[in-house]
Amino acid sequence: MAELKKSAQRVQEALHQFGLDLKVVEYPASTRTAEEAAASIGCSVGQIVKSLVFQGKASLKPYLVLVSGQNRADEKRLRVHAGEKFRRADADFVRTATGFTIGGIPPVGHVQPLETFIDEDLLQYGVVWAAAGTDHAVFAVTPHQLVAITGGSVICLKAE
Ligand code: 5CA
Repeated sequence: MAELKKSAQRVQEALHQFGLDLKVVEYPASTRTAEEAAASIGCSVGQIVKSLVFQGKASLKPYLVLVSGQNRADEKRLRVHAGEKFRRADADFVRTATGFTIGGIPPVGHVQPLETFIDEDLLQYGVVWAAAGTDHAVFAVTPHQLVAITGGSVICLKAE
């Protein structure tokens, strides 16, 4: 197989460290958005893990929110779980906080540990797909492995 792009390779190395057989796959077609990723992979949009970065309004700290591709993260719900208000991080903050660029933000392998929340809707699937560093790279993972490798808290993110 061809060599992975540098950012995708960093994610693959991070995945290896968990001792699980998780493999980064690069697609010729774009996986930049949940819809594009689902079309390239041939899975449902709900099986795509969106990795969204928020910033605490008081602490200014980054939070990673892993959301099923068909859902939106409800900021009021997040606030209850994190104990502070949030804003959506801008592209520069996302890059500094994670070491990756929007469209390829992975759930692991960041430049610093990130407090992580996981959409409970992801747990209904046998396998889900997350971005792996670039807008053409993803990896398949079971929802339980995703919880284990991110150390994230599973929460209900849906707006009422
Ligand atoms: N590779 C795909 C599927 S795995 C992916 O990364 N999808 S994503 O949803 O996790 O990443 C794109 C998300 O980044 C968008 O849903 C959007 O919420 C966010 N985003 C896009 N542009 C910006 C921006 N300028 N500032 C902050 N967030 C942005």
